[in-house]
Amino acid sequence: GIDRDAEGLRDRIAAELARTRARTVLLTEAVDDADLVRQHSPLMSPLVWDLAHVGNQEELWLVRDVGGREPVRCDIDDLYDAFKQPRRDRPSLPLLPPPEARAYVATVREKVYDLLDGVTFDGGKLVADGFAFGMIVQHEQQHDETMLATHQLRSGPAALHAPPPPEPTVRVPAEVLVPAGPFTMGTDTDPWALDNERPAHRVDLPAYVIDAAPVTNGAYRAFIADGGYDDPRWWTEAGWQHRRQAGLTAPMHWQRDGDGWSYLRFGTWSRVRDDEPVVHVCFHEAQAYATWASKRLPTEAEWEKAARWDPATGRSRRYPWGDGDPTPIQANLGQRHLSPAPVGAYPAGASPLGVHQLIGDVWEWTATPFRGYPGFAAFPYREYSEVFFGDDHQVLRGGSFGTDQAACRGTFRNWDYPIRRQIFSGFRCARDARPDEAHR
Ligand code: AVJ
Ligand code: FE
Repeated sequence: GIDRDAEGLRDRIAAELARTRARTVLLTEAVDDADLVRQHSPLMSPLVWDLAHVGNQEELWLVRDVGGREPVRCDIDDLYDAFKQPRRDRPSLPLLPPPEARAYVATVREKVYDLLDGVTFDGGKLVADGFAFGMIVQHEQQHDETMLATHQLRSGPAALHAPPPPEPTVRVPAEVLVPAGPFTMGTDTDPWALDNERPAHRVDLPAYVIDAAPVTNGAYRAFIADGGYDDPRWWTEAGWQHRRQAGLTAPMHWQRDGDGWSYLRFGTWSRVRDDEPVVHVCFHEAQAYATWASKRLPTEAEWEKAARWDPATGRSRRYPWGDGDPTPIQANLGQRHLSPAPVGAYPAGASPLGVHQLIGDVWEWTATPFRGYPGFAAFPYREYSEVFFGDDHQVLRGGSFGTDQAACRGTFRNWDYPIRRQIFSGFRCARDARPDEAHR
């Protein structure tokens, strides 16, 4: 019955809110208060800004909009409006000090639990299927990943700890052929899918070949050793200009170490491991590598067909393995581990065609700029995605080890500037199928 369904949804929402807040608390209590107010990079907010911003969005959408309640605080909306305050200016704002920020987010959350008790989920599109709550859970989870990126940029001893990801158990082939034909891209039915994932629409693709795993550190090292960073043939004009101006010579956080390389991860240096997906590369580096390798980046549609299309039924699934939510053996998500996992560590997460590690590990750059799908309608606000449509942002897919499962699925779209690499970004390559391959 309706009431039992509403009860179940309420419980699920409460559990997701609590699970998410536990991660936010961990990320903001791992360092001292002086560290929380410091700006660790001009690219990032002080962690205490993220914390109160998460609470402020929750207040705006759930307490005021869904709940119709009085504001908890109406004097701080501008401070925590991401559009009004550029990141580099945020440390000089009169932000709530850490104890006040913690008290603020706790007060907002109490009011949300209170109003959740009385919500019936039939008061219109914003609350149907608990969408507004799902949006706020995903928003906080996205900021938790942003805060993890800030942790990676801070200096000093390690503050976060997690067990290493699993070791490989299978050998993964180099490439997989995806046969020509249509598939359904995007969704109309996933209740917490965001506006930019909608509507579902058919896309017909010619046969293509996609890497069965993300490009590894070992493969990327061969590009470096072959002089890839010094050869403008592999780079686009914009990419080459950025490579020169920014002085790029290797992924972010890498340093030469004797005849090899080391990388810095959350305060600890170690030797680069060759069988892991490369991470902290920008779109331009990914594009240059792909050209060097006589390949290209997959389009967003190619990525999604590889991740969702089921050759047995022709249906698009939520994930490479099916419709069920990710389990710990299917994908390296949720900050359970603080690095990408070596290739071959997640055979249970492979697609029916044998494409591995599409979900989790590293966000994957695609060749596609961020745009609305045909029939796109902004919901519930233009500033979530529509204002970012155009040629300035490239789409990334699949989520990273820092992404929570609530903010990751086969349809989920992330985007960023092509020069960004403080995010947990890697890539895989693709190419057109040759005629002899396409007709097998
Ligand atoms: C979808 C990750 C690009 O972090 O800018 C957070 C998510 N939107 N607050 C971002 C988001 C509003 C967004 N990304
Ligand atoms: Fe935000």
